[in-house]
Amino acid sequence: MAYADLREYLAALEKRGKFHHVKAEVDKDWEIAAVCRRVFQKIPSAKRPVMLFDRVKGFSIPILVGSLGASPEVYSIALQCPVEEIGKRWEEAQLHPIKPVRVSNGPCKEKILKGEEADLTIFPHPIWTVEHDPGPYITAPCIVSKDPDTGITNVGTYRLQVKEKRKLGLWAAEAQHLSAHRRKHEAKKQSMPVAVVLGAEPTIEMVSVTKFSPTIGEFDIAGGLRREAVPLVPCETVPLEVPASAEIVIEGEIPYGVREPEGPFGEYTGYMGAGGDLPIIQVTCITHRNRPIYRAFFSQMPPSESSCIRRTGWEQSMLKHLKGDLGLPVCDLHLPESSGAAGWMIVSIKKALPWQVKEVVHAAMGFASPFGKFIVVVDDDVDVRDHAQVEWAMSFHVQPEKDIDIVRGVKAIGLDPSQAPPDVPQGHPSRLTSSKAIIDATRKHAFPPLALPPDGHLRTVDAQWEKYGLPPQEV
Ligand SMILES: Cc1cc2nc3c(=O)[nH]c(=O)nc-3n(C[C@H](O)[C@H](O)[C@H](O)COP(=O)(O)O)c2cc1C
Ligand SMILES: [Mn+2]
Repeated sequence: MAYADLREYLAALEKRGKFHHVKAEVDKDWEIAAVCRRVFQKIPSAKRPVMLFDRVKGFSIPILVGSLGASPEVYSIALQCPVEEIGKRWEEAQLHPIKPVRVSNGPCKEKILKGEEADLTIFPHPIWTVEHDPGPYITAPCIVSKDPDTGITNVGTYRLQVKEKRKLGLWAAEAQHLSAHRRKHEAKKQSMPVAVVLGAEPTIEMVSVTKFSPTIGEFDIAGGLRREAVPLVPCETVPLEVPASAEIVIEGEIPYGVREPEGPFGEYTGYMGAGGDLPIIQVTCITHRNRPIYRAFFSQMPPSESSCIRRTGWEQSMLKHLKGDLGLPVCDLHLPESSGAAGWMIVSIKKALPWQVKEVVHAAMGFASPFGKFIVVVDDDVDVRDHAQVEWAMSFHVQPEKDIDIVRGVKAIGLDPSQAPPDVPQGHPSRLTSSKAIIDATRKHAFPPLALPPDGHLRTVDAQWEKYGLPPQEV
């Protein structure tokens, strides 16, 4: 059975020993960010807990961090499968999406605050990069919008600066689906309705941080991931529908043509990410559950919750596109978290013909054009997730002069700090275009035998391992 809501999921995490109540009082304006940083720096992934900060100074609403991306184990509990099956579950969900169902009411409507009553400052929005962010930010918004031409619903996570009681600043890169919807509304001089969902059941967060073809509704993929339709309720003031069990829903519109200063904000690259004159959201209504839980994603310097959840989803949506939709001979694909799951892409292929390397690279660039500033292609016997194996292939399968291509004039990673100095705003031409290094680390001719003992000898030794009195083999 799918988790009905975030709370049922948190109970499952608690049962598995992955959930920790921080009972000490904490200050949202500096302490949450520092505690989360230490948890990611100092506690190994296998032991890292999901945290609920029960007592936030000055607020009666707790803050939840890490509930999807504290570790791959946590993510797998969200999918109710072992870690090794995360990929299979994602594949199934994309091949067999399940349409959402409409319901007339739900827990997210327990409190309805309209007009003057709607006030963003009742929630404990933390400050994430103290001394550099301009103020508090909402980091885990699942923002619902509709393509005005196709009517297809999108869900995406884009940073939101809390500016006033009913005003948010928004940065969504131009390549994002929300930006495509906004440009269509702006072409007709229209404002655009949006709904910001916080604290939905975890598959909503999974799809919100992942890119898919815009031809598919993202609630349908969430349905596939949870193997049950997502119940949606209509919003109060905008023509959109949101998950009925969400903790908090902020309804509003992006007013036509309005731009205001936003950012800079401490980003997933590990650096402050430039702001600029950007769109805003004018809030029209807030609904929430009784005693709501305030959900936040922990990001900034990788590894973080952000790099964990983006890596997992994007690897799987890219694999589905390359293998499933295009039928290319791709075996596996990895976006290392050290690169923010963005700067570096490693693809393994079962190469039968020499031009297949370029074919795969160009298809990957077409799907996720800014990602993979460095794209490394290896043969299928190299484990893309084992960096030592990838470095070995780069060391001895590559002739730099022949096997490294620079592709110029491609879309830049919007927040890449090597594009331009920090005072250059988002949208400036020097932030838009970049280049890529394509490293073909596949073997291009017959190679000598691998210098390893024969397989039979290794198997014999494994079978009588105790005889040698050595420590157990672990990997
Ligand atoms: C914690 C977190 C914060 C993010 N913030 C932003 C952001 O501020 N702007 C942006 O364009 N993308 C941001 N992303 C990436 C998008 O969520 C991601 O690219 C997703 O695919 C966007 O949805 P879309 O493909 O439907 O446009 C963020 C991702 C995570 C995990
Ligand atoms: Mn999308």
